[in-house]
Amino acid sequence: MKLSFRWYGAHDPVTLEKIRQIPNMRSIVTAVYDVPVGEVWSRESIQALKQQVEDAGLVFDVIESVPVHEDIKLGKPTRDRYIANYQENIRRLGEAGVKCICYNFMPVFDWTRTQLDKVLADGSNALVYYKDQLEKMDPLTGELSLPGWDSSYRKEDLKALFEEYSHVSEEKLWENLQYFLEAVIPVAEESGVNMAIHPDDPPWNIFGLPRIITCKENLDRFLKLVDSPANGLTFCTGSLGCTKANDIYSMIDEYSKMGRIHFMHVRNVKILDDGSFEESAHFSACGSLDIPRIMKILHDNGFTGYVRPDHGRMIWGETGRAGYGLYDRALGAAYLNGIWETLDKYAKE
Ligand code: DNO
Repeated sequence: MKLSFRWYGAHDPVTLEKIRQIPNMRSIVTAVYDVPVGEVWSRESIQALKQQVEDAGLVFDVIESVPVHEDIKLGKPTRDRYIANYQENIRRLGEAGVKCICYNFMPVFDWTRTQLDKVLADGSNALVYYKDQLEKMDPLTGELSLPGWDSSYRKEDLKALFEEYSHVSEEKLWENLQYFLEAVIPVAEESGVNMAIHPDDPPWNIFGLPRIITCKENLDRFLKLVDSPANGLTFCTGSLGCTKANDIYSMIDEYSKMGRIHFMHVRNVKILDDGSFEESAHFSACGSLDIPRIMKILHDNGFTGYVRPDHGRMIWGETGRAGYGLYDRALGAAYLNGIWETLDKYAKE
């Protein structure tokens, strides 16, 4: 595995200098943040990012995310311009040495939680998704805003977007995804870049919007849309694993054997009786997932892709971007390192 860590750029309170001090840290996962969704990233911005990362002694080879413009997901006539821009971004990132691009195809909203600061029994706080809270939320009227969401929408834009999506069924979304992939995967292949779609988080429809990257059947379908190694997955254990309906262990086994997992987001979640979930510390007993089992499957299959500890809780009084503080993610990295080193040294078959 290549250990990596997400960094939100020069304004991130978690600096590259701090990230570098996490043992075995290799790659920085980042993006150009000052360009509107759908536009081309300048070569200068990409170079500047690469330079900062390399000056800190780390490797610049993973992007999360190059966001997909809503017109592409909606299949509007204007999508071709945005797809051409996307292709150009892939080329430019490939030229700069990027090997993996993480993106998602979730309509309007990226990852969704109902509370960002739920105090857990140990006094830390974490992101949670409570079904009863979600039922009371209305993005069109409430003041809802989550760190993963594009904050540039005004309420009027959101209403218009929801109206447009009311004509997009799941099947239509599949068609639009296929159209996008058929255009970008050949460019990724030429550019030496692996595309790695992030699953929908949570993996079910929310607010009446369709979501399709949710389960084994749909991931199988996704991989066949364009059957190329460059058309791969970001396997996020917390997203796919927050429902017992997904057997993430057999999925990881199958997709890593196929060489289609390029990026692993490893984190733990505690699934509650009503299907709600709380994000928990990486250590297995803190949640519902068996993290050493996940790492063992990857290890057995000779996984050489990128792995990053995903969301952390806020601990030791840290404040900052929900899910993306330093301390708990660093503990997660150390835990993953410990498991991997043990597997490397003592579990060879
Ligand atoms: C959440 C992240 C996601 C991910 C995007 C990829 O913390 O894993 O926001 O970056 O879905 O496009």
